[in-house]
Amino acid sequence: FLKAGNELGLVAVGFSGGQCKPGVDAAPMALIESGLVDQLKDDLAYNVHYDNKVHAYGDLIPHDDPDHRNMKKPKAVSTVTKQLSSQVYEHAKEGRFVLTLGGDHSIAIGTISGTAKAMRERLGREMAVIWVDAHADINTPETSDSGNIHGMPVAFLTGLASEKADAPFGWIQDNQRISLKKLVYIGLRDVDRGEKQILREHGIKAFSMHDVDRHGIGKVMDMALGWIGSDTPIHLSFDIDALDPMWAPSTGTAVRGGLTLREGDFIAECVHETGSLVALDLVEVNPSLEEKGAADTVRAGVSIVRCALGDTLL
Ligand code: 6HN
Ligand code: MN
Ligand code: MN
Ligand code: MN
Repeated sequence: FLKAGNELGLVAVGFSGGQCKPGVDAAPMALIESGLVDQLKDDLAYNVHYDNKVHAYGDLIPHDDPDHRNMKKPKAVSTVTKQLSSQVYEHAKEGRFVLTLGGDHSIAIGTISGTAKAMRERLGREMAVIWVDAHADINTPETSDSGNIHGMPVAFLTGLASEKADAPFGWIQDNQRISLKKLVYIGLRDVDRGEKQILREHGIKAFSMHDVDRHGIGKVMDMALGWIGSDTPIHLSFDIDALDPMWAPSTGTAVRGGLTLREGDFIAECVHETGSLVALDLVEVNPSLEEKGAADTVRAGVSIVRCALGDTLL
């Protein structure tokens, strides 16, 4: 019901303002230089719509950007994600698969709001989100210890956090939000106390590393996709720190005890197999950290993208 051929919109987002470490803005270029776009065209036969630009949104980023409700760089993140939201929406409403290369995870405020709106308009359906991450990224400005907005995107996207129209993130409309019932986490292992309370209170579906260990990734994927149900468009938001630092060390908030590279690829393969995947974010690759691990991390990112876009082992 979703198939619109092999049309793919690529958005490269060189933005790092949702957290404090420089370097994550260089990820799109590193991923593209390692041959990702050519592989999508040549190996996987996608017709790639790409403006050949890594967007840094420099002209949109205000000089004066004081903390607001404990959020760091609220205006910058709000303006960038608002702009990104319409870029992603434009691709999605044409029926293109939308691949966004980040950037830190705050950019998901832009990508998911864009696809959620397009899916409502195009298919009359509420979209599901699979969030693969060591972290839940569901802090509200008030529960966050760090004030970094990359730890808050899910709160803004689900309406747990909201703002008046003229304040940062006040641009997010109801038709750009997703339901807490249609959100599934995989890979969690570093969830803040306030976030745990939110997950429990709202009965949010979450498969932690404990669940992966107990059931195996195959069963976890059956349960995750079963929860979402068929005929539901899926947006996969993949934080590279879901993988164990053994496979993806170059990321800003690495946490040990994570997914293997194969488990990450398997998640992407399973979501592709549903035929319902409409968008993918790959975020938090930071090639400037861990000099020696940067190439491995980029390679892991490329592998996840390829699997989500239909590459098979045989
Ligand atoms: N990410 N829970 C921590 C915070 O600062 O709110 C870490 C967030 C990490 C965010 O990895 O996308
Ligand atoms: Mn994240
Ligand atoms: Mn994370
Ligand atoms: Mn923590």
